[in-house]
Amino acid sequence: MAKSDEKNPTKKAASGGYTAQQIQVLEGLEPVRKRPGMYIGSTGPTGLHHLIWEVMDNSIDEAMAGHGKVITLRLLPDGLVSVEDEGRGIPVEAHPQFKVSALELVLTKLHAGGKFGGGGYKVSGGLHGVGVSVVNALSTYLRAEVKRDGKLWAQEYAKGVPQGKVKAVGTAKGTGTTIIFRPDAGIFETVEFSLKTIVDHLRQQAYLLKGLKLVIIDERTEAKSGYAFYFEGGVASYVRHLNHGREAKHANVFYVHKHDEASDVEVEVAVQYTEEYHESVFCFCNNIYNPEGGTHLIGFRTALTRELNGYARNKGLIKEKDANLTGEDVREGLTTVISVKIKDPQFEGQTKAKLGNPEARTAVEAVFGEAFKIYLEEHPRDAEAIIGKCLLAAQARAAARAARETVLRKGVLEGLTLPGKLADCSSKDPKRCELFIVEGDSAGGSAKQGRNRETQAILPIKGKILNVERARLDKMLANNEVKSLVIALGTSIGESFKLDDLRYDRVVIMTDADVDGAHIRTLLLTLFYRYFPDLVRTGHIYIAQSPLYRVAVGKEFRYAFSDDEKAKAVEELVGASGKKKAEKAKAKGVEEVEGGEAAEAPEQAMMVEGVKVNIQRYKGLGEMNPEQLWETTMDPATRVMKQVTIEDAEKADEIFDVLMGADVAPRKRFIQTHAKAVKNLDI
Ligand code: 0RA
Repeated sequence: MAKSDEKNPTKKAASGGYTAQQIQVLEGLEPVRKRPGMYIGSTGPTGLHHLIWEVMDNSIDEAMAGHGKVITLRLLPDGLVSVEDEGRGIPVEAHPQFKVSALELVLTKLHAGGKFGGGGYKVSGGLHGVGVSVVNALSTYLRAEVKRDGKLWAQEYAKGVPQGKVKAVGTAKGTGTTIIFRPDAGIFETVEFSLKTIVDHLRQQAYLLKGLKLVIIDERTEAKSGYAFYFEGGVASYVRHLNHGREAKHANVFYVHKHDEASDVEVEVAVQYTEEYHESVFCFCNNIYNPEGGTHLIGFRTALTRELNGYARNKGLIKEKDANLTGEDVREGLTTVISVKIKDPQFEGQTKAKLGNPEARTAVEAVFGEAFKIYLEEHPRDAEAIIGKCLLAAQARAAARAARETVLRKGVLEGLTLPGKLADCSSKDPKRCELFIVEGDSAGGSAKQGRNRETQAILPIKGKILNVERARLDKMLANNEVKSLVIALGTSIGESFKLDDLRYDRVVIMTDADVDGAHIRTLLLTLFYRYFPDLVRTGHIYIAQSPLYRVAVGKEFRYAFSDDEKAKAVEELVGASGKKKAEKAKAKGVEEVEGGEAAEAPEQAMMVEGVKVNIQRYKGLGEMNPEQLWETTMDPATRVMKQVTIEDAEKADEIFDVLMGADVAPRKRFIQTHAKAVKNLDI
């Protein structure tokens, strides 16, 4: 679309005058207002923030080309945002071909910006890279100010339409551009900017823009607040930040920054090993995050494995007869940031999740490999610590394999001995079978009595199973709760996982509706996510939803899954009962009566409009009797279960990291704020 738009004005310019030109240019922005989602992805909060990234990208491009060191973003009252840079200033003189100010072209023509940049490549990364004209089209007001040639130039727009020509409005020292705009509330679902979103994004950008200072000033309220991000170390600072709170294996963060001549790719890589077990890797191309990696990551991994094996063999740390360290061995506990700058980036998938350029692989492999080899030679103590860690990982992996084989062999030898705690179902047709993983013995007892024995199996597990994020396969398999689960599932684990051997079509996590239950549920989800991702992906994992209350009036009762539902149930039952005895005394108001009939769960009786309502609150599954558990939670005809999906793998990973990572504070905060919502946790 952009390409053909670019051709048309040229023809018109030759035949028509300024006016024809202007009409052409204005038509150029019309599709943006008609279908904003096509240009900025969405009209929700994400799209709204893209407007800021888009404007900043132009300033960042200027700065990366060597013009300006500071970019200042201001959130102003009345929904205005301003982005100020110290670049050369958008040219204001008439463009020779279009006979209209270059500034106006940049602001009214899709993709006009790049035409004037000349040389260099756009390195910054708005997700859509559509240009500031899109921002103009989607703003009720936009003002561009340019400092150039000792003058301050300005022009204003409304919904992309110029409200006058570019005029000199004063004098100015230096050069630079300021774009002030107000997003159109008629287009966006919300026009409220989130300071947190902005601060997080700009901090990450600043790591990738070595030496550039990004300033944020929130002037929306009397009490202004400000942030400034400047990282001299580039992605090495990023790695240090990521490893904050983790124990580093070596003090020096490895860092290389080089332009690879052969492939014309700029490569920046930083790595540091920690005591952790899992790998943290962040890949960027042209400052765009690639959550699924791509060619740059492949090049990095190839070189890392090769250089570490080369060094270890050379120094006799691995003997001739020993096997090489594997990719998995050398990645354990490794924190990596890879950033490449490429002229013509090719991404796979709409969200630019994965880089596809083959030259990125060769460039990263060459630049990182060469520098890492030298680093290992020059830092023998770091090198030894790293290799030691890799060798331990290799041993652990061998031990895990042996443990797994033992577990499996035992199972086979003893005729697939199912764990004693498992109350299996009688049907052997996996399609019809369900496994309920139930927390605690008392709930397990109720579930065993209440179930359909033919199709429903119950596996009670005790308390908190392992924190799987930090544990490893061999340790996990030594854990009885996990071992029971693995054997019950029948699929095995790790490399020998076989989906076809799954013994139950539905695996249901059934835990209490309290904070502890939420924690155990998350631990189980983490286990499935990390070690049985295919079970999640193929939709075999479910979360049971058990009611919080039983509301009864006389013999009528309702189960309620939330406080709202409880209120509704009370209203309904009292209403129904009220009709029956309409002539009875009209006692008004609500009167609480402590006690009530003896029940497993605390029961409260109260009078509502003269009707006695019994409300039983279930704190745990164990408080429900077998019949109640069956009819509310387990009966396929009436129950509500939540199917666990990996819709957004990245998001899921984030939640798991928050809940399971080394850092305790964010986990505590998450659990506190989501203790209720976690019931519907959608990984
Ligand atoms: C076109 C040409 C030149 C600079 C720019 C655009 C430019 C655009 C933006 C947008 C925000 N800040 C910006 N700064 C510069 C080069 C001008 C020259 O050669 O002097």
